[in-house]
Amino acid sequence: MTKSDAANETVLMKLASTSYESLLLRHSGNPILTAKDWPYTINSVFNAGATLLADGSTLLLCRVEDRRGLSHLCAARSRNGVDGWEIDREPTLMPSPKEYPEEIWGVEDPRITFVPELQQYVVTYTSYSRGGPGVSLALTKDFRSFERYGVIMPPDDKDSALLPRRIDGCWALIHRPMTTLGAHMWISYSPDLRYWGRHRLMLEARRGAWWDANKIGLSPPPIETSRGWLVFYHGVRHTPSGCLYRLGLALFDLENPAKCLLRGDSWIFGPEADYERHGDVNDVVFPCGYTMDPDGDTINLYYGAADCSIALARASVGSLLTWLDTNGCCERRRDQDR
Ligand code: BMA
Repeated sequence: MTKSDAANETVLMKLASTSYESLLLRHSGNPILTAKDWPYTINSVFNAGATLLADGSTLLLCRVEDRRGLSHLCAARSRNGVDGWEIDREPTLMPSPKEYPEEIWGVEDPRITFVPELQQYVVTYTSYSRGGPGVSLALTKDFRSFERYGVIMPPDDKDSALLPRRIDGCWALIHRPMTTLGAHMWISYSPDLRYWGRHRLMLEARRGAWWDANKIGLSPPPIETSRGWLVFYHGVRHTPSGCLYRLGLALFDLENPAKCLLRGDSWIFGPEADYERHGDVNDVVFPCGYTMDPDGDTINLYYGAADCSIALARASVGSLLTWLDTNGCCERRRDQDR
């Protein structure tokens, strides 16, 4: 047996003995929010940003698609993050194409970062312009009024979130521009949240038959741990019957988040339940937000299911890191894959 055959065999053994069931546990009440819960007529609700408010309650900023097919954002609040949702009676953040022409076809997929230095929440979202999707940013203290900065990354770009603190004096934004090289995750820096530069490739989609070949994107904002920024990302597999959206895991250096420390080979969560497999877009799990429990370890991951509803899965950060230690690989060892 050659050295590389032996390495392959080790990888196969590892894959065969890995249990994925326990990493992310679906809530038994899933889906936790659907169009039926809405106080006004909509087509669907999915892909929500999430955060904890000062009083400990959970806020979801949901992507709501109306019956024209255009999306706006609407806030839902709950004491326990599971049920008893109080949903704004009207849209919370509507597209304003007069002032922000890039929002002509709606606003989508928000990610929320609470920034202690600003004592505000920074929401980054997709603005759907005539030129394609771009990244827009708005600040808010209460999810009732917003200070809009407009488009900060021109099309074609999406799947963005801000890190909660400056890195080397600059704000850091993860996003997913489409380039001729493919759809990869990039990180860019700014002194003031308006002007962005120092763009760096952060994580590449793989190629060929991989589950995350050709197109990946950040899912919720990164989770800061003592070991690094823990990142859920989605990988898109194109198949003859449509796209399959699944979730993978990677870890990045705390002070240089462009540097990937570990990346898992296999996906850790994919469409299995009926509400994930069937909807307006089949076979999609798409988290845009999480909240952390007071134990500092349990995360509540809120994800859009099949572009139709919002579902919840729970995970332990410690277990995710342990899984990465066992199943992750340092990116530098991957050069043969590229
Ligand atoms: C992506 C985004 C998501 C959507 C997913 C599946 O490109 O637009 O909003 O959930 O496709 O349709």
